[in-house]
Amino acid sequence: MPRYLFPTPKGSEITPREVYLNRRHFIAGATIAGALLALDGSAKAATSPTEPLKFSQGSVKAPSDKTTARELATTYNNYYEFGTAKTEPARNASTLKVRPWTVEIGGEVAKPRTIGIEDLLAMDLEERVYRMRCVEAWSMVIPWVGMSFSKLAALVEPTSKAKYVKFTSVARPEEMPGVRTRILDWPYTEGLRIDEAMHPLTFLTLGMYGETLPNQNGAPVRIVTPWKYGFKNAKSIVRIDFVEQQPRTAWMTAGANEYGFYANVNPEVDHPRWSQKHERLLPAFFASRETEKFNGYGAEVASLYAGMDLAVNF
Ligand SMILES: Nc1nc2c(c(=O)[nH]1)N[C@H]1C(S)=C(S)[C@@H](COP(=O)(O)O)O[C@H]1N2
Ligand SMILES: [Mo]
Repeated sequence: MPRYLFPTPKGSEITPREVYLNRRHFIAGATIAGALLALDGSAKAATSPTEPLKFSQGSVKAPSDKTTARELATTYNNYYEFGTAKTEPARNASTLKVRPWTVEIGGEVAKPRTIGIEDLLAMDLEERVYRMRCVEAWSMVIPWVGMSFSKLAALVEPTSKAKYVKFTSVARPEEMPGVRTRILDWPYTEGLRIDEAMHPLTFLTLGMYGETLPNQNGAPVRIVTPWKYGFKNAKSIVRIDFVEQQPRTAWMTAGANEYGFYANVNPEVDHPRWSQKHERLLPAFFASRETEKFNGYGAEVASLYAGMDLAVNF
């Protein structure tokens, strides 16, 4: 396995090894310190410009833990098109041109269409605070703004052949330094089974913290599935295809034995190189929080996986 793929150490060892043995993770630790400084007003805010959004309050119950500071959620990111270090997306992503922007929707649909970002922003938006969990065993609580993906799907009328949905992120080497490297097989692609995609929790996300998405968080439009590991949540989406076969995703291509198609948050199924039993709820320094199955959304989504062996379909 190449070294660049999420080199997260095991369980309770997580913090000491990150801080003392691995420079990249040392920088990540420094980012957390930086975010704490930002709360004092002494560190600079994230670079990408954002605009306020109009939205209503969604009915999904917010997690019991308090919302992550915006400064942290916008400076500690995974967005490999802009570099693999957590600080790089906030520093590099302002070069991405997010206007004009269109999303092409096609495949097994009765009404394929290209939809502009302004049309998406003009739809009824709501705010939902979701618990988010990265496969690397850190987590955040983020107030997203958007709409159920099913509302977008209704516009194109998926046919009975649509068994999966494939999401494709933008890949512009001129604007994205990571795309000039071969860290992943670009463009970044992800996928969901159709019933997962149509589940009301699956969120077509246009904003966070009441404003449009900063580039480093996936402007202008991304997907968010809160019961799955963060890598399912493709950023800066330009294509959505309804397809008959399970799509091959960028992370499966990078390491199918480590990053499965389902990627449901599950403390009982460890990553081959580290435990998933606990997590670091940022900015906490230690992995002291017990990971919840389906990231705490089991009451809503467990029935999607009835009869499936989640250790096999990980
Ligand atoms: N296009 C693209 N989407 C992506 C990624 C990426 O590298 N490229 N990283 C994923 C991972 S691993 C995580 S944890 C989340 C992070 O989202 P956030 O930075 O908004 O917290 O984005 C996901 N979506
Ligand atoms: Mo992640």
